[in-house]
Amino acid sequence: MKRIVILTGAGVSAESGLGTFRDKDGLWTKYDLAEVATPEGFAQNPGLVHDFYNARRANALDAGPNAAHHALVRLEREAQAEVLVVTQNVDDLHERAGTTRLIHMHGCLTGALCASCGHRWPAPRAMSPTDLCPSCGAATTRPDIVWFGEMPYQMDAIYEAVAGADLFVSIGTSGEVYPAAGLVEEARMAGAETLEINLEPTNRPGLFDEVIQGPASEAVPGWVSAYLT
Ligand code: BV8
Repeated sequence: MKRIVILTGAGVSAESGLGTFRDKDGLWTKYDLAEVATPEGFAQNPGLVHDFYNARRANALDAGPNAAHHALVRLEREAQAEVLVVTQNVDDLHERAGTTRLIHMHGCLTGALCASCGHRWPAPRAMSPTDLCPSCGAATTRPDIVWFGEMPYQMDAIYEAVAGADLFVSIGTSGEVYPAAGLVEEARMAGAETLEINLEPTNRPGLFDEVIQGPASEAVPGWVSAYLT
C-alpha cells in the first residue's frame, strides 16, 4: 500500500480568509512573534497572548474549509494509499472538511491546556488569564498551541510516517520553521518522491522533485484529480 505524507502550512488556509505569517501583511508583520508565540511572552503578558489567540480562534471558527481542504479529503477517501496529513496550522479546517488521519504538530485553537497540571479540554471561544483549570483549579490556562522553543507534538509518529513515505507533499508552507521544515529532507533520505505545491516556490533547490505553483484552492484539487486518474 502506497504511503503519502502531506505537510500543510498557513497557505492552505489562506483562501479560507485566515492570515498567513510571512506574506506581506502576514501575522508576523502585525504582531511580535516573541510577545505572542513564545512561553516567555505568555509569562510576560498572558492577556495579550489570549487576545491574540482569541482573535484567531474566532476567525477560524467563522471560516470554512476551501477546495484544497476538500481535495485532501477526496485523496484520503479515494486513493489506493495510506494518506496522513501533518499540519502546522492551528485552525481546524482539515478536520471540518473531513480529514481523519491528521496530526496537529503545532497544536490547535480548539484545545485548552493547563500549564500547571497538563489537563486538556475543549477551548471556549474566548480564553482569559482568569480562567481556572477545570481539573486543578489553577489560573494557568493557555491555548493548546506549540510556541517557539517548545517541542512540537507527536514528532515520533511524524518521523515514523515520513521514514515510510513513498510520496511527501508540502502544501502552503514557507519552510522557515523547524522541525517541520526539515521533514522534506527526512523524506528524501527515506527515498520518497517529494512535491511542493505553493503560491510561490520556496526556492529550496534540490529538495523537491516537482514544484506546482499556484493558489492551493486550484493547485491541490488539480493535483489530486491527476493523482487519482
Ligand atoms: C523547537 C504555533 C526545540 C503558533 C508555530 C531559538 C530557540 C528555540 C527554537 C529555535 C530558536 N531558533 C530557531 C529555533 C527553532 C524554531 C524555528 O524554526 N524558528 C524559525 C522562525 C527560525 N522552532 C521552534 O521553536 C520549534 N520548537 O525547535 O523546539 C526543542 C527541542 C527539544 C525540547 C524542547 C524544544 C517550534 C516551532 C513551532 C512554533 N509555533 N505555530 C501559532 O500558530 O500561533 S510556527 C508558525 O510558523 C505557524 O504556526 C506556522 O504553522 C509555522 C510555519 O509557517 P507557515 O505555515 O509556513 O506560514 P508562512 O506564512 O511562513 O508561509 C505561508 C506559505 O504559504 C508561503 O510560502 C506562501 O507563499 C504560501 N501561500 C500563501 N497563500 C497561498 C500560499 N500557498 C498556496 N495557496 C495560497 N493561497
